[in-house]
Amino acid sequence: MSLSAPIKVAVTGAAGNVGYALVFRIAAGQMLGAGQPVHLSLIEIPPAMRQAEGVAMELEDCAFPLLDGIDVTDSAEEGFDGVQHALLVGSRPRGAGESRADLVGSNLPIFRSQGQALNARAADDVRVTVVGNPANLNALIAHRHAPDIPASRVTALTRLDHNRAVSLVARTAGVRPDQVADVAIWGNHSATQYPCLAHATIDGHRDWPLFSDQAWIEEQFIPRIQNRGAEVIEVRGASSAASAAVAVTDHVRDWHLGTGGDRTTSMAIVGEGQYDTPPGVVFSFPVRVRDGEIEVVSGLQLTPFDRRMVDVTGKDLLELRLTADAFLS
Ligand code: NAX
Repeated sequence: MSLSAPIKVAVTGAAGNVGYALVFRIAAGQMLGAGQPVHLSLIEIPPAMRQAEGVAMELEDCAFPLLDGIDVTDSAEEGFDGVQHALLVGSRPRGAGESRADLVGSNLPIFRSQGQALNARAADDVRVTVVGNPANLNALIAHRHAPDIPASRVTALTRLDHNRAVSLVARTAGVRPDQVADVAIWGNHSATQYPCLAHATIDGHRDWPLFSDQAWIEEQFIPRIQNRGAEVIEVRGASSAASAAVAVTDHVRDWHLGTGGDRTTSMAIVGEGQYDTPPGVVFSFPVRVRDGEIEVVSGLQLTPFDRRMVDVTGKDLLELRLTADAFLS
């Protein structure tokens, strides 16, 4: 098989839990395809550099045929030089007793400087995927500081929420996940997100009892998806890492290679007010990807319940943006 030129992929926070689960999948070809060589750029902060070097050693020891090279750096400018896929995983998590404003305040400088570095150094066709929380807001901050990168090339990850929703529907109905379609995550990757089954199908049909069981949807399905991250932390004693890494590879693979056919997924994008959501926030929608372009699924009818749920998460994102604006002004 003849191989194409390597694609440079940068991962920030590469020595962290998600980063460690992610980089091996990328190097194995699970993100960009089995014929696509990759060059990995691992970006960490100085205290984690030795750990990142250890991760690079392990990557070398796998002898991945598709791994063209690895750089390890604590400089975003260096790490993002010529990058085509930037995966922004590292962030400052919320500390005990910290307010939302504290969280915004500690992440703002990180994503401002990473946005600036991407703007200055990334390849013209760069695609940015923000994973580090608060992911939607961090993506917005990076976008605002990268004026030369089109808004359509900046996303935040809601695929883990999407995969969790697909899996819960499949387990409840007793079917395989690939029989479930058109589940959607609307809004913020937070407990206000709206995991929506209003258009979901199993084997192309909606006449499954769970889709009309509004009590199950409202009292069990929605809160379980909204709080699944916390549930994993409680049971595992650590936050989702491997499932997050799978979700990142799913998200980027769909963006890079297309969703295929009529299949839909969920991605948080810089919104333009689709479905009367607040424009200028990074909002998760049901999307398809064709020829590398993300298209929000159009023409969906929202019930009054859907509307309320979408408005709640939109308000959450607007409030976050206002908190960030206060820091930036
Ligand atoms: P860890 O604390 O294990 O790892 C984070 C890594 O990022 C650390 O190695 C740290 O040194 C590095 N880092 C911090 N600031 C950096 C910077 N400015 N530049 C480069 N590296 C930096 O966290 P982990 O469990 O890996 O989670 C990473 C992030 O993903 C967290 O913010 C987490 O909340 C978020 N998540 C988001 C998900 C989503 O669906 N959007 C799901 C998974 C995950 O919880």
